[in-house]
Parts: sequence; C-alpha cells; structure tokens
Amino acid sequence: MRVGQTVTHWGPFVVEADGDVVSSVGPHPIDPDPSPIGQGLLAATECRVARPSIRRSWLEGGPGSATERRGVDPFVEVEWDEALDLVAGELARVKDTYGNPAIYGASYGWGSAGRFHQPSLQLFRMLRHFGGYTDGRGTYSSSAAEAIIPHFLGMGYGQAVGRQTSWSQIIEHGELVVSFGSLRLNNAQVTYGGQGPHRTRYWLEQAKKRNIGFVNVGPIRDDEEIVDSRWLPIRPGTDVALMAALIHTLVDADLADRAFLASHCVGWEALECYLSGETDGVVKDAAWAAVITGLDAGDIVALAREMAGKRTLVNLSLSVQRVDHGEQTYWMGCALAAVLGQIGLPGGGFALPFGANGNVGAGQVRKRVPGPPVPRMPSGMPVISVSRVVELLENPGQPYDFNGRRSIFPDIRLVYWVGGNVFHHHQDLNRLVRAWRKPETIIVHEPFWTATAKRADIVLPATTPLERDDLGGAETALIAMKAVLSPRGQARDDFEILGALAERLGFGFTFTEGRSVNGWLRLLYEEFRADNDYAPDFDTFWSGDHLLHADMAPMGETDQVFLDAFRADPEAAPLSTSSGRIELYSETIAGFGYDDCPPHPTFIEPYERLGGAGADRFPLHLVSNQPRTRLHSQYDHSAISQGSKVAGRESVRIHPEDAAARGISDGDLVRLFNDRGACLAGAVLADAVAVGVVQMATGAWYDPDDAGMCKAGNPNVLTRDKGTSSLAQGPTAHTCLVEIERFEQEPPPVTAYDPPQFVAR
Ligand SMILES: Nc1nc2c(c(=O)[nH]1)N[C@H]1C(S)=C(S)[C@@H](COP(=O)(O)OP(=O)(O)OC[C@H]3O[C@@H](n4cnc5c(=O)[nH]c(N)nc54)[C@H](O)[C@@H]3O)O[C@H]1N2
Ligand SMILES: Nc1nc2c(c(=O)[nH]1)N[C@H]1C(S)=C(S)[C@@H](COP(=O)(O)OP(=O)(O)OC[C@H]3O[C@@H](n4cnc5c(=O)[nH]c(N)nc54)[C@H](O)[C@@H]3O)O[C@H]1N2
Ligand SMILES: [Mo]
Repeated sequence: MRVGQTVTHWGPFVVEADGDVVSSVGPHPIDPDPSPIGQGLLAATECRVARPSIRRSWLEGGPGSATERRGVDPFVEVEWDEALDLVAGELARVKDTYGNPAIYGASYGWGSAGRFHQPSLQLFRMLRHFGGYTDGRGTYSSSAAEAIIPHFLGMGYGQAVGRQTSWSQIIEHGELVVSFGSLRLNNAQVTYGGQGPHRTRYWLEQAKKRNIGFVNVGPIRDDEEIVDSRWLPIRPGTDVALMAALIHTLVDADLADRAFLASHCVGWEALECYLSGETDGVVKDAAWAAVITGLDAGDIVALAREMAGKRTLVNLSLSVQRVDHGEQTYWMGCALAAVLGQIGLPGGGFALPFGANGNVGAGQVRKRVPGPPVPRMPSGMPVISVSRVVELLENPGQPYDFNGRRSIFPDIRLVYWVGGNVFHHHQDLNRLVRAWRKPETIIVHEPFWTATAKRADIVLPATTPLERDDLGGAETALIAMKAVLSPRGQARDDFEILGALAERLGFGFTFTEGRSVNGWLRLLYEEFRADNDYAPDFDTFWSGDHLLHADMAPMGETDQVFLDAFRADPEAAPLSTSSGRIELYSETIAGFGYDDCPPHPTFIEPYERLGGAGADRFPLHLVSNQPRTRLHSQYDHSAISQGSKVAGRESVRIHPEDAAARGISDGDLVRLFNDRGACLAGAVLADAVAVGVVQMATGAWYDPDDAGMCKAGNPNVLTRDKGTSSLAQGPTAHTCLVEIERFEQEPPPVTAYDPPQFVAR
C-alpha cells in the first residue's frame, strides 16, 4: 500500500494505491469541503494508452496518408525508440521543408495540475528551443474578457481576477449581489493550476446569515444554491440588452451617479446617446429589453431601482462572455456598475468571475510556485486566437483579424497536442473532423484513449500525476506530490518524452539542462524557498507531505477591495488605459473599425437566440455548461461521472412543459439536433431550467456514429464554431439553438470508452 498527497485542479487529496490500482481517494487536511470530483481518480489506471501507437495508414504510407481515416484506422503498437525516431524525423522534416510556422503547437487544454509536469508548458519549452511554432492566445474560458478588459480597464484579466474584493468585505458591507450567469457553487470546485481549500460554500453561508440579497440572472434556477436567490430567467445571450435597460432606467429616474461618471470614466456621452436612441433611433428602455430578454419590463425597472438603493455588486460569470459578441457583456456590465457609482466601494461595483472558478474573492492571491522555465517565442511566429484552430486549418494563406491586427493564416502541416482534448472542447466537432484531415501529421501525448488520442497519427502514452513526483501548489499549502503508482504500461512523463525528442534533434542538454525530474524539483523548490523564508530545505520538505504557507491566513482569506485606490484618487492611482479612467468609449477600438465590435458597449443581435434568429426552426436554447461530476472531459470514464448518466448517455435537463409538448418523459433517450449535428442524451425533467432552455454539461467523450451523431452526448456537435468578434475571436459555445425529440430507434451502444482497434504490422 502506498499513500501520497496530490493536488488536482479540483482540490488536494490523499490517495492510497494498492499494487497497481488506486484504492481510495480521501480528503486532504487543508480542505474543509472536498470536491466529489476527486473520486474520479479511482479510474486513473483505466482506459489507458499502454504503448506508443501509430495509425496504420500513416505508418505504412507516411505523412499525409489517408488522413480521412483518422479515428477509423486501427493502430499499430511500436517500441518507444521507433516512435521517438518517427516523431523527431517528422518535426525535422516539417521544419526543413516548410519552416516552424507549419507546426501548430498551441496545444490548448488543462492537462494536470503539478507545477513541473505541466504538459503543455513542457511542449512549449521543447518547441521553442526547436525554433518555434504557430501559437494560440487566449482561452476557451475567458477570451472575450481577456481581450476587452485591457481596453476599458487597463489591466489584464488575470490581474483583475486576483484583485477581486474579498468575501469578508462583501459580507460586511454588501447588500445585493446581482450575478449575470449566476454564482454557481458547482463551478467553484475548480481552479486552474491547483485548487486549495474549497471555501466558497462557507462564504455563501455567511452571506445568507447576513441576509445579503442575491439575484440569479440566468436560465437555470438551481445554479445558485445555499443563498435564496431571486431568479431572473433571462433568455441566454441577451444580457447586454438587460444591462442597457437597467442603465437607461437609472438615467431616466435620475439615479445615475453623474459625478462618478465625470471623475472616473471617459466616453459616457457616447454611451448615453446610444441608450437614449439618439444614435440609432432605438430607445434602450425596459420595454425594449423586455421583448429581447423575455423578462418583465416592470421587473427590470424594479431591479434598477433596487440596485441604486443598495450597496450592489454586479458579478459577471464567464458564461456570459462565451456568447456571440461576448466582449460586450463585460463592457456593458462595467458600464452598469459605473452608472451606479459604487466601483471601488467595499461590496459594491463590479466583480468577475465569482462562481466561475474556486475561491474568487477569498484568497485568489496565489503564491508563486515556479514551473519549468519556458523560453521566449522566437520572433516571427504566427499567433491565432486559440479557439480559431479550425479556421486556421481551413484557410491557409487567408487573412484574419484579431484584436487590432490583420495577419495571414500559415499553412499547418503538423499538429502537436499535449494535455488537451480538442475533440471535447472545440465547437462544431463535425467541422473539426473535416479540418482535421488537412495536416500531414498529428502527434498527441495522452494517458487515456480520448477522442483526440484516437484521431492522432502518433499517440505517445503519458503518465498521470499519480505516477510521478511533482510540486503541487494548493493555494494555502505546497504539496509534495509523490508517486503512488508505477507508470501504467509503458507510459512516460511528458518531460521524458520531450527530452528524448530534443536529444534526437540535437538540443537535449538545452532542454533538460542535464537535470533529472528530481533535480528539477530541487531547483524549483529552491526558487520558491528563496522567496519564502519559512520553507525548510528540500529534503526536509520532501520527507514530509505538505508545507503550510506560514504567511497566509488558514483559509487564504484576504482583505481587499477591487479598485479602491482608483476610486479614492483617480489622479494618484490612475488605471493603465490611455485616459487613466474607465473607458466607456474606446478610441483604440474605434481605430480598429470593426463593425462587430463598436467603440462603446452595444447590444448586437447574436447569430441565433430564443425569440430571434433561428428560433422558428430550433426553438430550444442549449446551455452546455460545466459538469458537476468531472472537470471537462477528464475521468468521464470513472464511476462518479458514469453515475450521472441517464439512459446510458450524458443527461439533458428540460422543462416539463417543453418535454410534454414533445412527448418526452423522465429517463427517455432523446436526440438533440440542429443544422450542425446531433447527439443522444438521457432526459431529466426539471422546472429549474427556464421554459425554452435545455441544459447538458460538456465533456462526455465524443463518440460519433457513421452519420456523425454523438452517441455518448457531447454537446459540441451542436454548438457553432464562430469567433465572438474580430476583437477577441473567442468561442461562442453558449449561443446555440436546438430541437429535441424522443429517440425511437434501437439505442446504439456507446463505444467512447473502448480502446481503438489494434493490428500487428
Ligand atoms: N460546448 C462547450 N464547450 C466547451 C465549454 C463550454 O462551456 N461549452 N467550455 C470550454 C472551456 S471553458 C474549456 S477550459 C475547455 C476545456 O477543454 P480541455 O482543457 O481540453 O479539457 P480537459 O478534459 O481538461 O482535457 C485535458 C486533457 O489533458 C489530459 N491530461 C491530463 N494530464 C495530462 C498529462 O500529464 N499529460 C498529458 N499528455 N495529458 C494529460 C487529460 O487526459 C485530458 O484528455 O472546454 C471548452 N469547451
Ligand atoms: N465542476 C466543474 N467546475 C468547473 C469546470 C468543470 O469542468 N467542472 N470548469 C471550469 C472552467 S475551465 C471554467 S472556464 C469555468 C466556467 O465558468 P462559467 O463560464 O461561468 O460556467 P458555465 O457552467 O459555462 O455557465 C454557468 C451558468 O451560466 C448560465 N448561462 C449560460 N449562458 C448564459 C447567458 O447567455 N446569460 C446568462 N445570464 N446566463 C447564462 C447558465 O445557467 C450556466 O449554468 O468553470 C470552471 N468550473
Ligand atoms: Mo475554461
């Protein structure tokens, strides 16, 4: 029996292994509220890639052979040396023939949480030493926010998240929290890079005790638990219209804080002209917004008045910017808070993204725990917005716009993916299937036989964190993540694989710096120790299991107020915008001349929505939100995730009225479809979802039949692959209309969790 501590994106745990399987996953002493997702680790040794595997047509015919057979061809298992020779040879061939930009190495994905073995960072490190690659900016999480926030607030998204007002301040001074996209405790289970103690539930309980009011602006009532929220079931994708009407109402009632707008903002005049209709003849009042949002005009007016009368926090989740023109939600949300005039006051102003990640406002100020040093990207490498990968593959040589720059898509010949599952996370998977045929070679490192691994030419088996030593940053503690299992099959660490490739390509020492994993952990630990004098020497640390940060509060509580210094004195503490103020009109964005991203926050019709475009044919809005029982697609094969399936597939929640109109009963196997694709799901009737809305979590392992219908229930066969606008080019997964019917045919078996076919050479 081996026992060890680990940290995942969903929290720290104590893991016991019996021989070569995980026998228990227990709570960690620092975590008062462990996430049930932890139990997924029990399946860490299942569905594994055992040996280096090569797609047969590629092995027989070479690069570019029968690329339409990706995901269909059987694999041939080979020895490590042969696989590494093939990968190194391919990297060298593509570089010599087409240059480094022909390699797409952005490799988006969450991978796993140890500090040294961050899979994508290890890849970036190797490929940068190799001369570079076409890169991706932004995320699938928050691209629109990342692009627009610097324009109006003069700081980066990550910086803004780290400065959020502490829960303690909100509880002491706040009266009302209005969340666009809800404040979802479910999602607070997770923090990228390592979640520490889960405390959001505690803070929500405290807020409830203090009678703070919560308003859940969103299509799903039970997104907000614990606090007794008032529910405003807005039509998805119409938040900007609601915000505009709230501002209009405030102005109309003379409740706008004109002094704050004058002293702390620029551009209010332009926005006011837009809201009053002077610009386009449309008055953005509550009656106008009621038609668009599906809300009651009287409720909108009442909410505006209530917000003005109380210390009010306008919270923006991330979902509201993962929509068509998602930049506008963040910009108009800030404008609403500016008009209320409470920005910089404790418990007031605007906030982001409480309830989209763990512990926002309760110690997101993280300690730096160093990771592997990633060199600068060599100059001249192309950069796309990361979610535009299909456009990249489809349109070599074509121009594209991204945040003020026009560039030309390079011609990608080789795709290298480590630590992500694009056949889960990308939108319109049927379109991705076609674009995926373009590259000559696709290389993937994976522990598990995911849909992406099955669609690669060369799959290299990677270890999981339970099979290697690492340092784990868990917010309030540094965890000695000691291996509790031997590597499964022939799995190797990504670091070891990439080191062996670098060796073959002639820069082995540059990549490894001559260090083993243990040597790197010592080095990174010493870097950490140099900043933290309470840390003992490495051997003492490593002989224990975790180190509590002596200079942090036990639960990592902070005591800070977002933008308080700027509020107190905008001259002395200006923002880093060009005006030093909050920009409600941006000259920079005006200069870009984008018709899909105007220079002040604006409601722009999304490509489809309830009550608008497309709803005549597909009358239900699909919310493909984050899953309760896993992180994205990770450990979907485990008992905890499989236990949430209905009729053997991902569940879809539907309002009883919508179900009745379609003859659907609880537990039925149903088919969701639109012009982009179709998938199966198990119906759950729930009046917690608004009429006209269906909700199905992301992350079921993509499992198409011959016609492309996903049998396991991955919603990304239905979502559209279009950028938010020319500014952020972020994903718009939450803008999606569908129809649903009972599935009357013989239920096809789910094969997503089976290994691929293997043949001998
Ligand atoms: N419809 C819809 N789609 C969405 C979203 C949505 O709201 N709706 N949300 C989007 C968002 S916000 C995100 S962040 C993305 C998430 O998309 P991803 O980050 O791609 O999803 P994960 O399932 O976390 O994939 C990580 C992969 O890394 C692998 N992995 C883990 N550890 C290691 C390791 O050490 N080495 C290697 N080589 N591999 C490892 C895991 O097995 C897994 O396959 O999905 C996006 N997709
Ligand atoms: N358990 C768990 N937690 C997670 C993750 C996970 O995989 N599992 N993933 C993490 C990641 S990578 C991210 S980026 C965050 C994402 O955080 P978010 O993007 O905020 O989360 P979602 O779950 O996509 O959506 C939250 C809620 O927003 C509402 N909503 C959807 N569209 C709209 C809209 O147009 N308007 C309004 N007003 N509301 C809308 C829906 O009710 C939905 O349940 O979550 C993180 N947390
Ligand atoms: Mo995300």
